[in-house]
Formats: sequence, C-alpha cells, structure tokens
Amino acid sequence: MTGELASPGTRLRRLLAEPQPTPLVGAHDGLSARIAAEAGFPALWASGLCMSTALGVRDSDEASWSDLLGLVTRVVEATELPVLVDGDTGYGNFNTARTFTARAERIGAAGVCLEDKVFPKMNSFFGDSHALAPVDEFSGKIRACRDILRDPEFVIVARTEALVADAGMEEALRRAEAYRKAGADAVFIHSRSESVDEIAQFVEMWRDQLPLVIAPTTYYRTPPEVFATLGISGVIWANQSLRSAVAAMRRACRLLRTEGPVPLEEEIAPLDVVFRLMDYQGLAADQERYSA
Ligand code: SPV
Ligand code: MG
Repeated sequence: MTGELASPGTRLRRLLAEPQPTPLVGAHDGLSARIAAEAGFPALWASGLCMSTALGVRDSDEASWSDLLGLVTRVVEATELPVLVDGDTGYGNFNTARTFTARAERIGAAGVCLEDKVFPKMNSFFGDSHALAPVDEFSGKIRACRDILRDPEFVIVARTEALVADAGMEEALRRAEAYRKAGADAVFIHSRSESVDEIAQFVEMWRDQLPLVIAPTTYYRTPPEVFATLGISGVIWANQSLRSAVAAMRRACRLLRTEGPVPLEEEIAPLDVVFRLMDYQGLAADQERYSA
C-alpha cells in the first residue's frame, strides 16, 4: 500500500512549525531541485532571482509569470519536497496576485511568498530603488490570495521589504502586523545588512506572533544556532546553489576554451552522476517491466 502524502501546504506548514529553523534552498529548475533533495534539504524555495537568471533575464519582473510558473512546475515535479514559490509582488494588483497563487497551488506548490514592493520590483540586493506598496493595497493582495485557495493549508508568506527600503523598524513591524491581520501564515522579514542584528531586533519586537522566515544572503556568517535561538521558522538559502553553478560554468567554459577538455574532465560531474540524479536506472527497470 502506498501511503497518501499530506498536501504540500500541510507539509510546509508542519516544517515551519518545528522547533528548529527549517532550511529551504533556492531551486530554479528540475536539476537544481534534485540536487537539493539529494543533499537532504527538507523544502525548496523557487527563487525569482534564480529562475530569472536561469531564463537569462533580470530579477525585475522581466520574466513573465507564465515563464516562471513553467519553471516552478519543473521544480515541483522533480522531487516530493514542498516548494515555497517566490511570487515577487504578485505581478500587478490583487487579481494578478491571486491568479498567480491559484495557479501555483494547482501545479502542486506548497505556498507562495509575496513581497510588499511596487511592480516592477528590483532584486533586493541591487541598487536603492525599492519603493514600498501602500500597506492597505498589499494587505488586499494577501486577503485575495487567502480567499482563492482550495487547500486552506497552502501557505501564504507575506514578505516585507521595509528594512531593504530603509523605511525603518517601526514600519517593518507595522507592515508585518497588517499582513498578519490580512491572513498571512508567516512573515518574511528581509534584510540586506551584513549583520543579523536588525533581524534580532525585529524578532524581539515581533514577539512570536507568526512564524518568521529570513534569507541570510548578506548575513550568512551568522552561526546557525543564532537563528534557532531567535526562534526563526524558515531560513532560505536563496541563491547559493545558483551562484555555485554560475562559478562552475564560468570556470568550465574558460578552461574548455583555453586548455581543452582534458584538464576539465577531472573536475566535472561524470555522466553517471547525471544519470543517477535523473534516475535513468528507474527507467531501465520500467523498460523490463512494461515491455513485452
Ligand atoms: C529570490 O531568491 O529571488 C529572493 C531572495 O527574493 S533574494 O534574492 O535574496 O532577495
Ligand atoms: Mg525574489
């Protein structure tokens, strides 16, 4: 008998409710999803930055949301892991946000994260142009997303960019509180500080009202036990896997061009690894089983 898995939303919800922070790793296609699963990550972040980069465009709403959902489908189908989808600003108003969310749910994602910036947004780590959407307008998006779900366990994460936009701690708290009231299941408090201090300050003032999610892209030096002590629920390693691929591909192309394939072969994944990641053996076994 094969046991039914709980819904993706339920599984993500349970992970975020665990006493220790749940690590999520950024994925942008089926391959990166499988590599993350092989390494033992319990959940995936379908990263807007990474999917945009994989498509060869900027993380400034240049990819259409159908393009992004195409990649999310690949990420979802590649493993059994629950996938939290980066829904950026929701691509317009409450209606585009809820349509995106409904589609993400239909294709098997576990949750969507929406951020309170103005469309078109810019990646939080580039430049200083990060205008915030009015709180009421963004709260309306959260409510609309909540109302369109089929699975009430599907997770809606509200991300505030107040600290990224230099709007201050009070504003970050005011926004997080509004989004909690609008029906968010968790708050993603984003920071581009190199220290965890502003996150710690937020946590202290937030007083555990909803699970908190963070992406320590710039404060990656923070010892992991600090996140546990702060009671953080989800730690998103948003772009490290993609950036490692960028470094490896650049090096490989340079080496191939300058020195040829022989020195390169030593350091690249053997085809066997590729076949194993995609379970070619499983297909060979099925071939036996189903062919006359
Ligand atoms: C993403 O991965 O697209 C994110 C997280 O939004 S970050 O790029 O770290 O802001
Ligand atoms: Mg993003």
